[in-house]
Amino acid sequence: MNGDRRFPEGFVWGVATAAYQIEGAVREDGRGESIWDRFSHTPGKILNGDTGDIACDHYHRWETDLDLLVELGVDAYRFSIAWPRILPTARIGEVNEAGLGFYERLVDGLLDRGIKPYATLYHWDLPQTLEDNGGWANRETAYAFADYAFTTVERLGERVAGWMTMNEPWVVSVLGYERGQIAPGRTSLTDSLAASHHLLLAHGLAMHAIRDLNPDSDAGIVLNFTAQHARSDHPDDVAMERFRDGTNNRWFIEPIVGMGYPADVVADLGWDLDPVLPGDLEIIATPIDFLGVNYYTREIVGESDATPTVVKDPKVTDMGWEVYPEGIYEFLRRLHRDYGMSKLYVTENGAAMPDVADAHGLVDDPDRIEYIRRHLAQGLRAIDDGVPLAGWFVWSMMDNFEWASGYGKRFGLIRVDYENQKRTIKSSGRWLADVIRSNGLPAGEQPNVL
Ligand code: IFM
Repeated sequence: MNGDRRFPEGFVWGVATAAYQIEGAVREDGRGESIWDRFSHTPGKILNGDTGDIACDHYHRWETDLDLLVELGVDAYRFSIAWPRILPTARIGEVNEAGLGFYERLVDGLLDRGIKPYATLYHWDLPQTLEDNGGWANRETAYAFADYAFTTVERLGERVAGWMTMNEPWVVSVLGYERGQIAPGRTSLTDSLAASHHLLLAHGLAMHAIRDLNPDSDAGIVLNFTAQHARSDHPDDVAMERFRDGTNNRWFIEPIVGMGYPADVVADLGWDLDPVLPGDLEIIATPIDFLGVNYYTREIVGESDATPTVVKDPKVTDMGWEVYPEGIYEFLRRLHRDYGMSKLYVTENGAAMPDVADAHGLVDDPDRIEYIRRHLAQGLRAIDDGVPLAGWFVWSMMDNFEWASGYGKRFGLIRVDYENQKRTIKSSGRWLADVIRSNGLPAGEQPNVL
């Protein structure tokens, strides 16, 4: 016994990306305009005026990018499919064969290399035509999504190992429709609440499409969870924790497991539930095979003048996000215990760090290694406590377009030099390859060494 700790046999090791963040080629092969094309080209929306027009040029470099996945040693790759490549104007039947062809080649390329494809159907690039018609605040968008899901799964279904309907509906509805920080940049609470419901409805309809086409496929949804801790035990701070946990963490999972929207949050928001039609909650509660968990940080909430009992760790990532690994353990346990999740994947976890390349372009990124290591240790701790954690996808395979932050924030295990598109595996990528090879954390990197 050398003290090493192993993940369970068959644990799925992967890395993740999303279409708009890496593909580029936004006007090629019949791709339609997405809300991110429109938003990123609107002055003042993205740091430094960056856009995803070229991004990592993955659309042209996908084969060599897949070779890099082999070097990372992953079992699985989580990518997203760009809806406007498949249905450029989102009109039923107007399928763009070239778009489907790209993803067919990508999926086949993964399979040829022995890597399991995990595909996300919606990672934020809504066809602009749908936004022009009200976007996710319009119920019709959910039906359009079901059609897109059917078209895509019909073509790729048997070759894809796992389907993820939506990525982070909280981000889409709150940051996109209430706070205006990401596309489409709207600022209406009413629209945001309607959007959150239609995103869930779309998820439920897509689950039906996937089940009808491939009854045996592994399918679920990806939600983001952010720990919310009251800064003190003052009742106002505690009330704020309850509310923020409700909007951030309970709002989506509870309808999915058949509990409906959390009544306390509905009351706090004064929501009239108007968009919720009879039968919707049953569709939303269609059983999922797994829940994808995206976890990065926690927020310390409350504005009382009581002396703080919880303080932010000074260790933050380049996003200013506190490094709080215990949070991932808290959520994994809670999702299993309180919501009965019988299979969980960590579908995103990783850190933006101000990486500096040396004269040869090499990047030594010990802070990223430390971040991932500490979170993996918490994953092992959850497994020890009986949580059915089946896999882990690090965000992200390579540096990419970090939405409103543009290219300034680097989350990659692989460095991308945007001047010439050169890729270099960082020390974190090499370290992860070792972890994957041994399916575990070496002695000294164990859960009790946090
Ligand atoms: O880059 C994003 C990703 O697209 C969704 N989850 C969070 C990541 C880091 O901000």
